[in-house]
Amino acid sequence: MTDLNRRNFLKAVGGASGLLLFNISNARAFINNASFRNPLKLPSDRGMFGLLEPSAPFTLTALETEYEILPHRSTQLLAYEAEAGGRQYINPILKIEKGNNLSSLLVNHLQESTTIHWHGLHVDHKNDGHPVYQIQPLDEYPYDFSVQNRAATYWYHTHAHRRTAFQAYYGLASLLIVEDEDERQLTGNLDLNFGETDIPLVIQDKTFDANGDLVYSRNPMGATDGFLGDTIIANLTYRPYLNVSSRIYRFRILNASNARIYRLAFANSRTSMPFYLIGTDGGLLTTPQQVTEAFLSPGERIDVLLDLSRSRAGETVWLKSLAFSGANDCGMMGGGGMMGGGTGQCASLPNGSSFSILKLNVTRRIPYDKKIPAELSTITPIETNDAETRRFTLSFSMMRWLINGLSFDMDYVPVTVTRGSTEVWEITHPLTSMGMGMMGMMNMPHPMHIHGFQFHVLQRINSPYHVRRLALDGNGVIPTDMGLKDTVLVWPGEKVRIAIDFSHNFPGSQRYLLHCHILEHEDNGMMMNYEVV
Ligand SMILES: [Cu+2]
Repeated sequence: MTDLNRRNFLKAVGGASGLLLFNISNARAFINNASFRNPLKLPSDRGMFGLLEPSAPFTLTALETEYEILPHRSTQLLAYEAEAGGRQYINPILKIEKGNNLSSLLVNHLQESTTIHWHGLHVDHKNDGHPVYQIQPLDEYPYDFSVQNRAATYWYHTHAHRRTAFQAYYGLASLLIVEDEDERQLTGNLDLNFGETDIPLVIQDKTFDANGDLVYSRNPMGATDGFLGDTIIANLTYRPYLNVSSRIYRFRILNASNARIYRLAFANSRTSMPFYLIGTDGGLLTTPQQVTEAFLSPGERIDVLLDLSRSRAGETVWLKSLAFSGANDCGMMGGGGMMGGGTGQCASLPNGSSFSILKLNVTRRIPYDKKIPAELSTITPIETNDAETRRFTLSFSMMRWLINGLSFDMDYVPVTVTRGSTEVWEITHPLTSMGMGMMGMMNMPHPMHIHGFQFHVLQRINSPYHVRRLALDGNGVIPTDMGLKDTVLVWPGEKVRIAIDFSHNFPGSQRYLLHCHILEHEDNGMMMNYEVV
């Protein structure tokens, strides 16, 4: 066992390590906005999050590495390393044209099994990263598929059996951007340039120890609440800033956190600023939606435009997460103090806290006259007249989250769907009224993710107030429900109805997954096989 492994292993199992924290957490309550002094890391043509447009098969090696997240400190991570055209990449941002082939060999140089899930992509089950296909240390796995999805910001990450939370927290995740004609038109209309004015933003929460290494305390509460770090980072940058000009910027935002939900908003010194939601998980909306906030749960992406064309030089704009309630209230069972901090509402930075994420410094005025187009793309609604309704109920029992009363069984397939059929899936999260202590833990939202197929959100019923007030119509859907989705946040008390078209052209029956994207919930069995036959 190398030093790294020994250290990580100790952290992974020892809640006590949570007691020795970098003093970020103490300073958090007084976060000094002047401390956003680190330039946001942007994709270049190599290195961390380097942009890789594969024209040939390439290798992704999952390995242990080091990276400077906190200034002047080295953090031990797990990452995907790639080499192409003589350049080295760490967690490359992959960019590929719709219809092209993605061919990548995963080589496992970790000390444990792993697999890659191409989150949001319509691929056959052998390419989907189902844990049944995970590979042992030193083994290899060939992914090879045609990219059938429309343009969008997808991502790829580990899906190791019961180890996804750990491996993703330590770094095994990056973006996969698909391009098509609609996308090129938007980029041309607004004169967007990837990495300059079209900014990928991977938001995560971590906890660091005094050496700058990550702390991941696994304890019983972490399994039920999900791990919450006390330090927010974007593109692996601590307290980042970005210098911008007076023009339109695009942000492709991924919530790659294990369990934290963000309520994103832009604000200048006085007020919140409206922005335009132009895309969700599965790509561009038909028309831009003007909003002032957007919830983003683990696994979800939003694509937004921020119009700074009237901003003055010297102005500062913040990307923030606003406070909200209803995530998970701290009950007597959720004792962060008892457990060393890091879970649920009792964490040092509870879910629903407000904080700044990114500082935008408007440094200069430039001539810019581009306008946000009224139409972005076309989406064909899914016809549900003849659709069968299938019901899923989320519940909590014996310290585990369940779907229809079941915990994940690798070999059991509770749901069988007919190829080519359309179904309405109705996901219900009943409010529970247990004793005071249990209640907070049991009434927490779950981002439900479906492998293999994008879906449409049809209806939200009985949403909590902070969601209901964002509703666009009588069906209760909110702006971030528009377009195509692969992950939908289901709040306590809610019933969410989604439509899925199970057409595919893969040979034979296909086994996929439905699961919660709070990674600790997924690892602890809030996951279910389904098969399309
Ligand atoms: Cu969950």
